[in-house]
Amino acid sequence: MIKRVHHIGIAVNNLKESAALFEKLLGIKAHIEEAPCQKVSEAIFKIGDEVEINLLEPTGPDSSVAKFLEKRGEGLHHIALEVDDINNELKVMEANGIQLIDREGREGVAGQIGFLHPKSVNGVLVELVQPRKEGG
Ligand code: CMX
Repeated sequence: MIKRVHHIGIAVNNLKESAALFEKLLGIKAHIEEAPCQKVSEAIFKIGDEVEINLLEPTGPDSSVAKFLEKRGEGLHHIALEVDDINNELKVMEANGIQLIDREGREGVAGQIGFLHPKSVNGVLVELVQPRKEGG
C-alpha cells in the first residue's frame, strides 16, 4: 500500500547554489547528506512532517543523475512514494505490468529503496521507499 509522497528529487548542477536558492524559496535550512550508493550529494528539505524536497548533484560522471543532467538538464528527476513492505510492493507493481529497475529493495539514504522504470510510468521515474525504523 502507498502511504504518502515521501520526497521529490530534483537534479541540479551545483548543490551549493541550488540549496541556497531553495532555502530562500522554502524558508528552511537544508540538511546535506552524501549518498555514495546513488553517487549523489543531496540537500534535503523537510517540509512540515510529510514531504521532502531533495536536490541531487552527481558526485561523478558515472552517476545516473550525471547522465540525466547531460541528456535533459536540471529539473524533476523522480518522485518517491512511501510503502511499508517494499519487496511485496515491487512484486505487486510487476504483477500489474510495471517495469521494475530493482527487483528487490536496496539500501538508500531514507531506508530500503527500489525504482520503477520511467518508460512504464508516463515518463516519470518512481522510487519506492520503506523508511528505516526510528532508532534502528
Ligand atoms: N526521469 C524520466 N525519464 C528518465 C529519467 C528520469 N529520471 N532518467 C532517464 N530517463 C529516460 C531517458 O530520458 C531515456 O529516454 P529516451 O529513451 O526517450 O531518450 C530513457 O529513460 C533511458 O535513459 P538513459 O539515459 O539511456 O539511461 P539508462 O537507461 O541508462 O538509465 C534509469 C535510466 C532510469 C534506468 C537509471 O537512471 C536508473 O536506474 N535510475 C534509478 C537510480 C537513480 O536514478 N538514482 C539517483 C539518485 C536517487 C536518490 O538518491 O534518491
